[in-house]
Amino acid sequence: MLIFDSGVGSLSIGAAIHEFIPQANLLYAMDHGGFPYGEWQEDALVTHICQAVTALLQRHPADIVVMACNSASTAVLPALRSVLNIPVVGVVPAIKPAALHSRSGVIGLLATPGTVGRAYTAQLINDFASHCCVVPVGSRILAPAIESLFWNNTAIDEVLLEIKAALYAHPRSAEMDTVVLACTHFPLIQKPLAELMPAISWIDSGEAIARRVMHIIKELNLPLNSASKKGNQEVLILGEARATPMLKERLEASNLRLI
Ligand code: DGN
Repeated sequence: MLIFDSGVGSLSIGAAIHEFIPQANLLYAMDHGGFPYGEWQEDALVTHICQAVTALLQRHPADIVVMACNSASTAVLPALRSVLNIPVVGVVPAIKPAALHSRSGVIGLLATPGTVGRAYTAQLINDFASHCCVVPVGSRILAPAIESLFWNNTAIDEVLLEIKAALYAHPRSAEMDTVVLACTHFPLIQKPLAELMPAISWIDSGEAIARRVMHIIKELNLPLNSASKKGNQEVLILGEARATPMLKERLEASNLRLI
């Protein structure tokens, strides 16, 4: 199974899939050369991802693609499905579960500028959260800060304070009880976010994606390793960059093998 993102966001979705389906072989692709997807024009992003995924699958065949990126999935899914002949699971903002979870009806939407601005996201809000007040924060700095944290152990404290200020800048922010982590990088720092904003419930898409993948595996009768065996977890970095010692250490700590 190919788990594709612009960077370490693939790790949050892959971890959820690995926890739910430990026997599955996972290839995590980090398109470091294309990062950050949240800043790309939609058309260019669609073309880039269709080409990158198609080329990757020729070298590393897979039976399912998980587009582990909200900025990409909210733009590329129809085009990607039309060029591939295997199932494509998209990761899109978990607005529906957040709207169901919130008691106050005020929910934050923390994502990249791309995801916040997409018609797809507006449609999700319209379909599932029209009764809610949605506070959108499209951050340019948070995904790059998390990428630097994983590659170089760069501190993110000041960035987190900026995120808190942005979430609380809305007139109804005091009522906000739920925030959607609508970028796959963000669950990787849920702990410090929760320490900074303890009153908030943080909702991401990881578990729902893992269940969806399991459903497809069963429906299509796709092969899995024997139930007793753990699947391989391999990581491929696309682009010129080579993994830093810090990134290697983090991958090894999660039993991920760089190839
Ligand atoms: N992880 C990606 C997402 O879920 O939107 C975005 C990261 C990026 O490329 N900026």
